[in-house]
Amino acid sequence: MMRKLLCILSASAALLAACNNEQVKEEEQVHAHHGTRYANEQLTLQHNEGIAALTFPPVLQPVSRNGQHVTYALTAQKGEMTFVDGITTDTYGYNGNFLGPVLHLTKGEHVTIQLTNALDEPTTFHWHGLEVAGDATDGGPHAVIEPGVTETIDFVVKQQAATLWYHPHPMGQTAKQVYNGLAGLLYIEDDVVRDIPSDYAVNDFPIVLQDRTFVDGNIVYEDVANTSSTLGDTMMINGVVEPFLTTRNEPVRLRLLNGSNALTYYLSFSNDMPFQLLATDGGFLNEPQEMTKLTLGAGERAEILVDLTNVADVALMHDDIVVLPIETTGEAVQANYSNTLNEIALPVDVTTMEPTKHITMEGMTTNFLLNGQTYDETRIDLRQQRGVTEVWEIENIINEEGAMAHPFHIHGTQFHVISVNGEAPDASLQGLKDTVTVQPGQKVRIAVTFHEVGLYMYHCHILEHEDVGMMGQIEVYE
Ligand SMILES: [Cu+2]
Repeated sequence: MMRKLLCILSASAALLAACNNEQVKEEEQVHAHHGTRYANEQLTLQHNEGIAALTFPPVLQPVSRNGQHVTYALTAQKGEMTFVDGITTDTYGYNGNFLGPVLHLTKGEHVTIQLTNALDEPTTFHWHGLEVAGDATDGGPHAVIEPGVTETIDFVVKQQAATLWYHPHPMGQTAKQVYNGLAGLLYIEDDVVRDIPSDYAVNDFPIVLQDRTFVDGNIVYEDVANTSSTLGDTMMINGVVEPFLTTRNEPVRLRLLNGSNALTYYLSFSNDMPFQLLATDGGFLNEPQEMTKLTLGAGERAEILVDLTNVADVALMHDDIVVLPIETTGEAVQANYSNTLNEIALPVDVTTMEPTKHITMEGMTTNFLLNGQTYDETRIDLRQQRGVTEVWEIENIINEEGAMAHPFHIHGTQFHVISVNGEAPDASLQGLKDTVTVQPGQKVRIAVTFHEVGLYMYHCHILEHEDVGMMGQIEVYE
């Protein structure tokens, strides 16, 4: 049904070819509108044909609440799922079979989380984008929880409203554990009144984008793993294989998370309609920014407002590949939303500051390196004082192997992008970020301030690169 609909809808040559069951030529997929696309970023993803209704993760209920002190419990556990062809496959999940519930925190809350590892292997619980101490709280590779063990972390939410996420971070095992199902969303709300859609799963939809390749109906990371980038041929959203979204004719908010191991999504809509970017990794932009295309590297988030008031059916696309068919239904709901979302400003006059930290990223098929090195847990690579803003320059080097886009992530902080190749960043990089996709040959300058102390990781968020050591450590001191 959805497939037929999309075939009628789409003017995309590649999509029509697929509708006619013709092979989409690789050359067409590796087309050039993002500049050079390097060999191992070739798309293997197939169209999402819209075979099941999209579902949404449950919101995690607290174990207890005592005024501003709230306690949650999360368990990393083994599970089973039936994704394709009625075949049951082994999976991992948090408090369930696959993926995890939405953890909904509010600025100012004192949060305790009981973390239980019910897997047969060590894991950690990392809060991607959360500004917490760089000790066991952050959940980096030093914060291992052994099988059968429960640890407790404790922190106060000090940052503004944002869509963050959580996932494991054990050295060398992150890619497999995330692929098998360990990932969940972490929403932070604050008391700023913003006139935007905010009814969970009604007009404010969590959209966790992941690609998978099923091996005889099973998720078997070892069989599909590619050290360079593990890419899938099948679209999965919120743990549903090839879903479609049904919504009313109204403006809707999509909270997009790139939860894929490696794929960089180049998102747009099948009718090329504009949408409003509301928020990036660390929170809201000052004002919505209109755009028609959005790049989302592994680990990055974007909240977008899509006006479906007068749109019959449409699809979210990655290049010419259907990622999510959307069908609208019912009466049009007129809604107008305000233009003021936030008041963020650069912390100091960083535009004239010279970089004090330089990081090179390189690697396309092997030898994934930061500053020519792989991770060493006994080596502190960088130091920075808490509360002091420094400019970091991140460069993606093209070496004799070639190059590919690498999403650069820093734990425990939200940074500002100052420039890309010396130019002011485009609209998609004007909000707070914890991960920035650096394209081959690019130099990106960012203003970094830590608000807590401890030992934090910075790394490429292509999980296969992270696992082989494309990661460093920064000590933040008082
Ligand atoms: Cu990388």
